[in-house]
Parts: sequence; structure tokens; C-alpha cells
Amino acid sequence: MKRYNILPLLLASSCAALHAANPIVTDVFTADPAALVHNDTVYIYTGHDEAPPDKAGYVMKEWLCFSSTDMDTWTPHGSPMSLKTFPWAADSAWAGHAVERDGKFYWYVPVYLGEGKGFGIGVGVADNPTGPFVDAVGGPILTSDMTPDPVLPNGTVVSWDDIDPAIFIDDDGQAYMFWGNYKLKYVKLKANMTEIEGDIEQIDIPEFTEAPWVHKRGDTYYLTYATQFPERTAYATAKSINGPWEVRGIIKQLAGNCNTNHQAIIDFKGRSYFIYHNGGTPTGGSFRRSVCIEYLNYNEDGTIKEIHETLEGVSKLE
Ligand code: FUB
Repeated sequence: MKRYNILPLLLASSCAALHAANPIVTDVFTADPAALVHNDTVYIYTGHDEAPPDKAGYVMKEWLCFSSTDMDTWTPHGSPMSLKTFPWAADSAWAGHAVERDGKFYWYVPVYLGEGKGFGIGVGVADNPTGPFVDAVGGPILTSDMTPDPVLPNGTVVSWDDIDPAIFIDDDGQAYMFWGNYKLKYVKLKANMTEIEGDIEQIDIPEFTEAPWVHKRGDTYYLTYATQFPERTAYATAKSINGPWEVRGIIKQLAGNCNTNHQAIIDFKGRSYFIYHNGGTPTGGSFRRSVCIEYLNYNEDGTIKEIHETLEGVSKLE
């Protein structure tokens, strides 16, 4: 497989590259992928970067959905959820995560709540994976005042710490929400999936930045996350969802032309996939991102092999 660090230059200099599998969508900017497998179909839920090329900041007002049965052809399903779905949200349709439970689809998203209120997490609900989703609660299920704002070594107060929800449903049916920026937190969800239950716990992961994702393989829990800034992807493992988590190292280096990485991990038809974003289109960048896919492979001892960004991405499934 080809490896690269300067994807935009490669794309700009090669017509063939424009037809490569990565990024998987090139007519709109897609960021912060979450993925869900349902009825032999992969659904990818993304944010929608709409910043103009000269703007150094996110412009994100809605979320997008795409599906595929072969990991190659991606069908767009438009925007099944946006800031308008949550009238109490002020701005910032950032990184969400959709899951299925008892025939309903729940899409958890962080949004900016307004001046002095930081970020909170809302949840949309739908009867099918492509929506349309409606506000399940009529307000956030988690607000910034439920957690202390972390303070960076330089004194900056992280008012945006309540972002990037990742949902994990354990084998016993208990659902958990992990989230955070700078400090990682988790809490149980009630069976209705729209209320938190019990205490919010903090997990001390050195150099945790954001973008948690939890999955399980055998009896091992894997927590992948963005570390440092610009971001690499690292992971930790545990034998219980409540930890302790052992940091296992970096599995993916910096994203091409982008300071964030935001991964999702799924198994589909016998292979594991690592879904992330970079700034890999000719006019892309940190605020104009694009979703890509690579294989995720494990060593025999269960550790994750290093992942490299490629233009080819993954093969079409027959
Ligand atoms: O897209 C906005 C923010 O950038 C997300 O919430 C983070 O994960 C990072 O990708």
C-alpha cells in the first residue's frame, strides 16, 4: 500500500489519485465519522465542514449520513439531523455517535449551548438508520455544568470539554457514554438511552485530547482516542468497562493536512475497519475535512497494528 504524509499535494499532482478510494466522499466535506452496522449495511454518520478555504475555524451546522454494502460505493442520505433539530442548541454540530437499540436509532451529538454555557450533549432518535431524527428529549441529556471544566497547564479553561460522545453497549445490555476534551469521562445510560444514570466518572489517560471510541474484541475492551495536538490516534485496553485502562500506544500518526483525526472502528463481513478524517482533498484542511477508511489489523496478542493513511483505502467487497 502507498503511504503518504502530504496527501493534498499527491492529489493535486495526480489525476489518478482523484479517483482513489480515499477520501470516500469528495463532493462535500465530511468530518468526525461514527459508524454503525445494521442489516448488512454500514452507515457512516459525519459532521459537515462548511468553512470557506480562508477561515481558520469550524463552520458546522448539520450532520450527514452515508451508507454502503460493499465499503466502496457510498450512498448519501443527505442531512438527517441538524442544529435545527435541537432548538436549544446555539451552534457547532460537532462529533456525534449513532447506535441502534431495540429497533430505534439514537444519535448523540455535542453542541454549543451558548455564551457561558459551554457544550452539552443532545440525542436524536429515529425509526431507521437514515432518519429523519427528532430531538428525543427536548433538551440536552448532559450539560457543561455537570462536569468541572479542566484547566490547561497554561491556565486556559476548557469550556468545550463536554464533546465527542461515544456510546458503548456492553454484552449485558448496559449502555455507557464516554466523552470529553482534555479529560475523558463516562457515565451509564438508562435503558431508555435518553437519560444518564449514576455518577459521572473521570478516567485519567495521559495526553488524552478527545474523540474516544470504545469497542470490545473477545474479552478485551479497547478505548481509542485522539492524543496530543496536532492529533495522533492512541489506544488503551482493559478487562472491564470500568478499567483500569492500560495505555498501549499510538496506532496512527498525524492526519494528512489536518490537525484532528477522529476515528471510528467497526467490524464488517469479517474485517475490522478504521474510519477517520484528514484534509486530503485539493482544497481541504483542518476545517475542511474528508472521511477515509483503512483496515484495522490486530497482532496475535490482541495489540493493534499501526495504521497508515493510504489513497487506495479498502477493497470493494463482493
Ligand atoms: O469537528 C469538531 C471537533 O473537531 C470534534 O468534536 C473533534 O473530535 C475534532 O475532530
